[in-house]
Amino acid sequence: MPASQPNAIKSRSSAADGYDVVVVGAGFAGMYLLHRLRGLGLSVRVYEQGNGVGGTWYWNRYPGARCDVESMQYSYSFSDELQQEWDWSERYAPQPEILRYANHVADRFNLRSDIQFDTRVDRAVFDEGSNTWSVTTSDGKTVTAQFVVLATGCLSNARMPDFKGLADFKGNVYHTGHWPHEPVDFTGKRVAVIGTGSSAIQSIPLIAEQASQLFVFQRTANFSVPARNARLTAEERQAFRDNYPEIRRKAREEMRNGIFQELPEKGALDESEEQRRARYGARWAKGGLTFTATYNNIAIDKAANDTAADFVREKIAEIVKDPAVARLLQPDNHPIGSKRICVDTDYYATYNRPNVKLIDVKANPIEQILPHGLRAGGEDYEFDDLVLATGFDAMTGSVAKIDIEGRAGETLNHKWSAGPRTYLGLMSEGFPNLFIITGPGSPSVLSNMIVSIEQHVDWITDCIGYMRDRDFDCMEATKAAEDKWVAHVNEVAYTTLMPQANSWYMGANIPGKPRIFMPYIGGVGVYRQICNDVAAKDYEGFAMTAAPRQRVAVSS
Ligand code: N01
Repeated sequence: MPASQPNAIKSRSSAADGYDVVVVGAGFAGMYLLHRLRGLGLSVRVYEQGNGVGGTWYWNRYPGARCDVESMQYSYSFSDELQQEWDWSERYAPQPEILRYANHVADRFNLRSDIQFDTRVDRAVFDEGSNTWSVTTSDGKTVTAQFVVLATGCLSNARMPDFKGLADFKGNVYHTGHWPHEPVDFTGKRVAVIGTGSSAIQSIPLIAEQASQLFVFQRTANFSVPARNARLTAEERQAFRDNYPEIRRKAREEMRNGIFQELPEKGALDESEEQRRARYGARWAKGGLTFTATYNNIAIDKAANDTAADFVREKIAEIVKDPAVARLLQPDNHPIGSKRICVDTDYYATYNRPNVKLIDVKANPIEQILPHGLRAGGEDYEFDDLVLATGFDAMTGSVAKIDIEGRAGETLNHKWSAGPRTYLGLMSEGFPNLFIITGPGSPSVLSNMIVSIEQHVDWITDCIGYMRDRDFDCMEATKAAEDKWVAHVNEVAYTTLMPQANSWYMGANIPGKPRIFMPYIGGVGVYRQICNDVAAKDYEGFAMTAAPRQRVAVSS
């Protein structure tokens, strides 16, 4: 649980003239960015809509929430003291511990004084005369800043489904992405969970232990592999600490997803059936996300992918006693890994409990929520509480909630109406001095988020420093560079099996959202090199200009 936080700070004296940088969001990206920008001596204001730091780990407090990237790697690397001193307790840290870590970082680097909590950024308008942004917040104030950085997170706009009758439900309704701060006790209750993505797969086993009856409404079965979570020993922690420089370097440069791991040398079809089973079996026994890295062609070759998918389907059939339930849980409509693979503790075994019932809402769609349950396929299910594990408007959802107006009154939402367009995921043409961290068009959600966050923050900080050194006031992606990058992101995506799934990567979970594979799948190492090369060539593909700087006072 978070330490108590001050709601607001007094502005620095420079605030009367406007800020150098406004940052939206105090999650892992916003916090590190604040730290780096302060290092440049800039005035920075961070706005955070929650009452504390931590972003996704502040909001997602559902039972069983924990990271599926190992703790020793899902942590900042920018401060050796920090990575040497923080003791992660488990292989996969639970959400309260990650939130404690976020609060520890905020305290250790004295970040809170420049973060204004409980404040949403509603609007940002670019002024072409002064090359500054006017930023309006939910407290009714407008401030100016030369740069705005959207550190808004990729999975932060929880999606409430528009079920008929939802407002009339008499019990409690929870969304996993907006879980209450006080403990929720399901003991003795009849509970329904809608959705079977990562959030559901983590929470279902724990809810099942408390509830008298649990209904799980599944539309699409997902692939999940065991986490094999365990307490970390002092020796395991020390092994990482002793080798952190090399582990972090490899994660950044050599691993596509920013997670240090053993890389496969062979393709799945290069080995016999027996060898494959042994290798998949070993990865399954070890647990974790790296299951899909058993072979080097699982993401690109359907026949290879099928071998991994079949292995997991067989495991499901072994674990789940009722063959009909097992069949329902076996994913059959997408290649493994083309939707984010889930990592669980006892998920499939939970369906052997007498108090858990799986309902197929693809065959029998949810018709409406009733005051005391729901109706699906003509059948009524009665329950006391409803858990919506229905996901997020990913990658673009939190950006779209802000009314952003760039050059000539063009809005970002209008520009992105056919899908997000960025250069390197960092900027969008027509919206000068506006950076996005881990935005669409960057590796982002396909990677260890902290690796990608640190890379973006470092790049943006260096870029602003470069501009300041040369008296540039305005930076903007060129249309040509953006068009080329968008085409490249798309082209690389289609060399893989990823676009074959109706995933949130494709925007497929949001009715009406354009189907574009949003993240860049070229890998964090390749991407980092591209970004470094662009910077080394004086920010090739970006136009930088100098203009007399005017500042506008803060108004209320
Ligand atoms: O959301 P999701 P999530 N009727 O979109 C179903 C990260 N994460 O919160 O697939 C019925 O994956 C929907 O069904 P379908 C991770 O990157 C990480 O679980 O659209 N069902 C799906 O089953 C993850 O991928 C961690 O057919 C409806 C589910 O709801 C991402 O966050 C933990 C429906 C939504 O699944 C999102 O995960 C948690 C409807 N109308 C999350 N609407 C870790 O680090 C939606 N669904 C471990």
